[in-house]
Amino acid sequence: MAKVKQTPLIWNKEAETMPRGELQKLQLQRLQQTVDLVYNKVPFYKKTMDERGVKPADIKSLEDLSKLPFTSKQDLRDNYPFGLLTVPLEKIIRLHASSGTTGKPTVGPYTAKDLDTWAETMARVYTAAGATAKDVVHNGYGYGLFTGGLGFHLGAERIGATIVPVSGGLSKRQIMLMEDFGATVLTCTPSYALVLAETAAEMGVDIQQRMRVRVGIFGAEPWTDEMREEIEAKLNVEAFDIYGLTEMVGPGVAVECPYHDGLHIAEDHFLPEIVDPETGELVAEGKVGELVFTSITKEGMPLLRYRTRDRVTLNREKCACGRTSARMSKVKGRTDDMLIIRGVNVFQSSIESVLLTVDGIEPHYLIIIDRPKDRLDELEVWIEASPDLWKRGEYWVKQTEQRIYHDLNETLGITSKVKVTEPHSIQRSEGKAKRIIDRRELTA
Ligand code: DLL
Repeated sequence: MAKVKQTPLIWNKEAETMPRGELQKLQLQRLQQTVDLVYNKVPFYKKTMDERGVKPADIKSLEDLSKLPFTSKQDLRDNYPFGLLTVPLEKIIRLHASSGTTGKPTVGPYTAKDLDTWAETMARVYTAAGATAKDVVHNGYGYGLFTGGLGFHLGAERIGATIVPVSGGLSKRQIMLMEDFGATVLTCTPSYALVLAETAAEMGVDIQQRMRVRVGIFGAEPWTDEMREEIEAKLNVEAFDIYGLTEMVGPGVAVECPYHDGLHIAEDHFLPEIVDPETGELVAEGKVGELVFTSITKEGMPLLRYRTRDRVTLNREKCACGRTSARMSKVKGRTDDMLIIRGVNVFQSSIESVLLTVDGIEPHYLIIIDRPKDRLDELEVWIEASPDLWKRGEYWVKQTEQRIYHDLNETLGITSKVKVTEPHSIQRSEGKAKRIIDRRELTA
């Protein structure tokens, strides 16, 4: 059995450790209710279900889920802002939204019951990471339309922890407050966690000596295990990956336990499937595919088979922590963010894994793809030198570039241009980091 650094705690034993047979019964009953609800209340679902020739009464088992139509991001856009609500707007007491790369945002409407469910799933998240009422939570996720800040806020209140609602930005002040208020739990994006570590170092604050922080709950963007090691070492925390999306509830859909062997999905609320992104067919257990969710307890805007575009694997074996819920792997990339460079499929995560195993560099990088006129695609990777490497001079910087060039070539199977840049030359992010610049879209 894997070693754990802390005794696993569980917020809702009944729900989280329910035998799978019972859980499936509960899921089916909730699925049937949801299908009935959306068929009768949402014209879009009546239409798409009628087109597929499926009626609510046809959902007799969990396998029948695949008879139901998918919901895509485009469907949300077509029904923007309130076309998929099952209740009148007056029953909605909170609206969140996430901005996509193009067009209108995705809306996250909550009834009072939906907010209650969110608090419950976030309480499970904190508890899985070992946080209790005794903790001081420094919440560096952005407050506002983004679900991160207020989602983590709600869950901390539910477990009775002391919440410090700092939001993102003003990093020096954040370091001061973490020290002064004795933060024990840090919540923010993994890229902002690195910014905070860097800021502390610049201020000469020795985190190990002066801070009490022991747990970090990081998510909202992809990050690799190599990034986890960096963060854990620099911030002296045990890092937990948390996953979620506005379309389901925000953060709180899935989280790691102290075994760090996948993220436990709150399966009594969100029903997962893994499909082939091309065909939409279910893939075999354990195979990588696109994660699809059906929200089975949502009141305001339940969605059937929502295509997340996140690529993961699913594991339904019971975990050593006692939870019986399915676990998803760390997100391996997005189906739509897969870069095809000179015909080769390239994922940001593969590049990050290579970069972060090289000595003398810092975990701040940019991936730039260009298509010079009438020429093949070019992949360029910029990564920052550590102050030490930079001080050692040009020869060593060039050696490091060569090493990265080789390793990238071996892993990706394509050549790239590598530039090791001066410390602090790559822009830092307070929220979700943007690490890919695809110039081909601009010139196409
Ligand atoms: O990012 C909700 C959230 C807030 C999750 C705080 C965790 C912590 P959206 O802005 O709607 O919601 O973005 C959802 O972000 O489909 C994934 O592509 C990505 N994402 C979220 N969590 C992770 C993670 C919030 N742990 C989209 N690893 C999702 C990788 C993640 N990607």
